[in-house]
Amino acid sequence: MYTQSFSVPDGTEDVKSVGLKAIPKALNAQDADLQAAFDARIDADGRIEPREWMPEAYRKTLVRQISQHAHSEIVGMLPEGNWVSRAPSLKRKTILIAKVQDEAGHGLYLYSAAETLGTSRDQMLDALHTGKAKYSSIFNYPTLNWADVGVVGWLVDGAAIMNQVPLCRCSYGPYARAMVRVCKEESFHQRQGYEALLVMMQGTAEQKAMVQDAVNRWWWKCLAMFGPPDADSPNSAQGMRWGIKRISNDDLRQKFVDATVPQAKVLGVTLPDPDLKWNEARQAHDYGQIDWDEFWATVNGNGPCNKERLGARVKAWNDGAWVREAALAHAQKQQQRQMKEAA
Ligand code: FAQ
Repeated sequence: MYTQSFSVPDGTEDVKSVGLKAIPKALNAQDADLQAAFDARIDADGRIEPREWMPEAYRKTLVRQISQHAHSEIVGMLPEGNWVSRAPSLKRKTILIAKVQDEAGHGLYLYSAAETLGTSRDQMLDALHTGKAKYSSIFNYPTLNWADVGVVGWLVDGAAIMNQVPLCRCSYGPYARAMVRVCKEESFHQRQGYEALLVMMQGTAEQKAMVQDAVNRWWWKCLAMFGPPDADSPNSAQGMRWGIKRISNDDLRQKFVDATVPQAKVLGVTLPDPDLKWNEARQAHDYGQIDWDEFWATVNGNGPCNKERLGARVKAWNDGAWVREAALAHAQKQQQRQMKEAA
C-alpha cells in the first residue's frame, strides 16, 4: 500500500526486551525530554499536532499510512467511475457520481493531513506514479457488471468503515479529524450499495444471480483488505504502541465477518465460504483460509488490474499538467497585481 522507502527503522532496538512500551533511543538530553513528553502524551491517550515534536519514525510511519490511504481513495475512484456512464437509471447515476466525488474529497483531506508532516503532495504522487507507493489491494480487481458496483459499496466500503472508525481515535490530530468526516461519508456509501443490491435481489432470477456472482468474486478480497494476519504484520505492534492503529488486522477482520453475516442473510445471498459458521464458545464466526499468495501477488503489482489502474492515474496526472500550470500562472499574476496595488 505504500512505499518501502517510507519504511524507516524506528530505533526501537529494545522492543523485544520491554514489549510494546519500548521507546526510540534519544540522541541527547533535549531530545530525551521531548521523547519523554511525547511518550507521556501517547500513554495518556492524547493527540499529537503538526508543529509538536515527534520521533522521526512516528512521522514516517504516519506519512506511509496516510499517503497510502490517500492513494487508495483516489485509485478507488476508478473501478466505480467506470460505471458512471452505464448506471441503470438517472437516480443511480447521480448517487454514483456523488460517491466517486466523495472518494476524491477523502483523498484530498488525507493528502492534506500527510502534508502537515512535511512531505509534499508532489512527493507522494511521484511515489505512487513510479510504483514505489502502494494502495489498497482491493482496487486491483475489476468491476464486471452493475452488481459489482453495489457489492463494492456494501462490502468494500463496509470493510473500509470497519478499519477506519478506530482511526478517528488515532493519536495524530489531523488524521483523526479527517477520518471523522470520511467515516460519515463511507457509511452513506455502504448503505447505498446495500440498498442497490436489495433492489436487484427483488428483481429477476438473472439479477439475483448477478448479485451472488459479484459477492462470490469480492468476498475473499474484502477479507484480505484488512492486511496480513497479526502474526505476519510487521507494522502492527509499533502502530498500536503509538496509538495510530487501535484494533489489530485480525480483530477488525473478525468484526467485519460477524457484522456482514446477518446482512447477507437479509439480502438473500450466500457468502462463498463452506467453513463459515457460528462458534458458540468464541461468540464469533469461524471462517476459512484466505489466499495470502494471491493477496501478496496483487500487493506486489501482479493483480488483474494493477497496470491499468496505475496507467490511468499517470495519464490523468499528465493530462492535467496544463491545468496546474494555468492555475499557478493565474495565482502568480494575482499576487503580482496585489503587490503592485499595495506598493
Ligand atoms: N493492500 O504490517 P501491516 C477505501 C501491506 S480505503 C495493499 O499489517 P499496517 C475507501 C502494508 O502496507 C482502503 N497492501 O501494515 C474506498 C505493509 O506493507 P509495507 C484503504 C497492504 O500499516 C472504498 C504490509 O502489507 N484503507 O477502501 C494491505 O500496520 C470504496 C504489512 O502489513 C486504508 O489505507 C492491503 N489491503 O496495516 C474508496 C486505511 N494490507 O508498508 C473507494 C489505513 C496491508 O510494510 C471505493 N491503513 N498491506 O511495505 C491501515 O489501517 C493500515 O495501513 C492497514 C495495514 C490495516 C491497511
